[in-house]
Amino acid sequence: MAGKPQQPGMTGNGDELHQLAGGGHPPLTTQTGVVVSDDENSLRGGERGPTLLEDPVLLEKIQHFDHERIPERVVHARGFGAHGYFELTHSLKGISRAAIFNETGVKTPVFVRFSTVAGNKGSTDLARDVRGFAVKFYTREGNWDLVGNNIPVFFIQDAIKFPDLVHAAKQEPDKDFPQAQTAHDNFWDFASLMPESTHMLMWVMSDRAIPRSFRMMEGFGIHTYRLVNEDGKSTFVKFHWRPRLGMQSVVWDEALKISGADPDFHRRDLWNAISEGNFPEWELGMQLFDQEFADKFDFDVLDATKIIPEEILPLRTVGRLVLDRNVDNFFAETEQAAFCVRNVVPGIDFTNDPLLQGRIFSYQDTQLLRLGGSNFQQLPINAPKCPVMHFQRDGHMQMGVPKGRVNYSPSSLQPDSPRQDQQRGLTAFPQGMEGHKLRIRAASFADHFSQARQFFYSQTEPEQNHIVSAFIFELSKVDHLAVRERMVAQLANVDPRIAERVAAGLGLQGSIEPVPAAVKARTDLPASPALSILGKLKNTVEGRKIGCLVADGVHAGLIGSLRADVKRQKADFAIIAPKRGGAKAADGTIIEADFQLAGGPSVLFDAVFIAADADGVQLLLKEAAAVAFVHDAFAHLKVIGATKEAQPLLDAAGVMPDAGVLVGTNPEAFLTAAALGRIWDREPKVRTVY
Ligand code: HDE
Repeated sequence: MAGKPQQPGMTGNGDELHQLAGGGHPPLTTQTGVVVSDDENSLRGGERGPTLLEDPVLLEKIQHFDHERIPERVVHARGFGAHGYFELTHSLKGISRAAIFNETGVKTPVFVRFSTVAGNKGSTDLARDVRGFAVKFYTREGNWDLVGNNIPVFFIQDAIKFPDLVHAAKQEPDKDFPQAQTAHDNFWDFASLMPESTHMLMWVMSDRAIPRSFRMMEGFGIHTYRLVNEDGKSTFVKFHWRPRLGMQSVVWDEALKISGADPDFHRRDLWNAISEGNFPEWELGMQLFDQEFADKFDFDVLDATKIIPEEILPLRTVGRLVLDRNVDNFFAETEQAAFCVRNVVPGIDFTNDPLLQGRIFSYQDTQLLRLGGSNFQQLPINAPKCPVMHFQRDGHMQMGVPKGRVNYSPSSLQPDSPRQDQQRGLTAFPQGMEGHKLRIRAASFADHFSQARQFFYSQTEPEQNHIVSAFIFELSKVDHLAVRERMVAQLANVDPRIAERVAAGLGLQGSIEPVPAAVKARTDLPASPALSILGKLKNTVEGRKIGCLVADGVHAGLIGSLRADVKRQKADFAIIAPKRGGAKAADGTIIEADFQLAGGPSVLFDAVFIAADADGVQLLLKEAAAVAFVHDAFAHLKVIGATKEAQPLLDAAGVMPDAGVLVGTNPEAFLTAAALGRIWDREPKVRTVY
């Protein structure tokens, strides 16, 4: 029964409202499949009377809503996933018996989730942090989860320290802040007392921790795993993902500002790239070695704070990972994805790395709490795409309907009941064991500084400067002077010069005494150029984003040819104008905008073009956001193209001429400059380098 109109354009049952929104839709139902007659009004006793508790539609809707959230992940809470495939290009026959490493050309479906570690689910993508790089391979022999990060080492050597590390890194427990950052006393108190974290700190203070895009970062399995062949022979392996677009990071001031301008910067980038058919791609490389090779190092290959430099052991390319499909539903897929380190398939096995050993337990355990019971593997995103037959029964949310009377083994009553299979089944590599039960760290794990130093001196000059600046930034947020001093004293173990530079930036007084070190840093390790990001930057605008600032009076032809050139080079193009409706070009056409000036700062783009005529530039000069747009692009070392008439805006923004400032340029010359990336020579002009 329709009541009286209650608000303009809406009758009592909301039919008019729904007609406004468009007709021809299927009927809305409850969870039990009953069609809902009125989704706008709860059942009332009288027109202005109380709501009745007997309303099944209201009760069901509110109750389900009340239960919508599940606990977020204790770490890596903020993440973003996509579907794709892994294709083996080079067989590992004779090295691993896993089908996924033997069948070239076969496309194994995968689900990949990228994440930050410390921030809560609603935090920002551009936090300085390690990125998770978790891959679930739905192989025909069962699921294999390679749960890795974008940095090849870790903070700690033994899983028993993980809760301490994470407690120290996340928000301080009394105040619940700061969010998604390690720039606070607790973290640096812990880090300065944990020399084993030093190598990882170097990586986390590098620009690896502020990637430009998930598509432009590397991934690593970190631990040494084993591959095992048909004869039971084992080969050690370290897994590496290499992005096809090369590597790229943002600069720190840019990261801070992106966090405000677009906290979803990385997710948006991945979603858009996949939607537009620019499928992100990585190569899977492997470092393969045996015990004899491992024994040559004075560090332990079971120690997750160490790498094997690629220059010593090159990567063997094995296959490629392509992400070609966005999720249909974030919660059902990305949030409910349960990666478990213990998910391996025959032919892939663990080593005794004490960090890895703890992880084998932790992931399954955390999923039990997060997903509410032991049947989470049945969720579509987690379910294997091969036959699953076992006698595990019942439990919360059992979604299958097991048939037959036999739910035990051995049994004889049902001819199709599953049986173990010694040939095809998962076997553990029969690693020998010896020794006493002890709580002890092997002496081979004691060198915490040599590779930290090697990492630093493998970087280009701007990258070294950024590491120093990052230490200064983070430690400047630490209120306890003793913690700042202790951390700098720890750095002195890596290299006195690094410690001096950080101390200078912090304004620390007095001399720096290194903390006593178990093993002194080796100074003879050769630089490993493979550790530099800049060395892996590709000279292309592919995958990057060009922002073009316009105002009324702009030359439509210029915009047209710039847009066409950018698209041809597989980059993204966006127009920023004072109004979202766009700008009126000199020929009267409307150049539609993708961003309103205040919502499209230059931090969102890799290179910018200022397309304004003499009148338009006067309009822009009145907008602080336009001046800031150009100023930031310059400060963030970006290539800036501009019409001649735009010069007054460049002057107002303090832009000084250099190789990256192209005034009166054409699209082609601008894009050629933009392909080179940032103008590093400019950096000392805009920032103090300590
Ligand atoms: Fe994790 N880690 N971790 N971790 N980790 C989790 O599992 C843990 C470590 C990594 O996208 C948790 O599902 C322990 C190293 C990624 O869903 C939890 C230790 C590396 C993800 C857990 C480590 C990682 C996680 C939290 C020390 C790089 C996100 C929620 C022994 C190789 C996966 C969850 C996703 C998630 C435990 C150390 C990577 C609690 C105990 C080293 C990418 O189980």
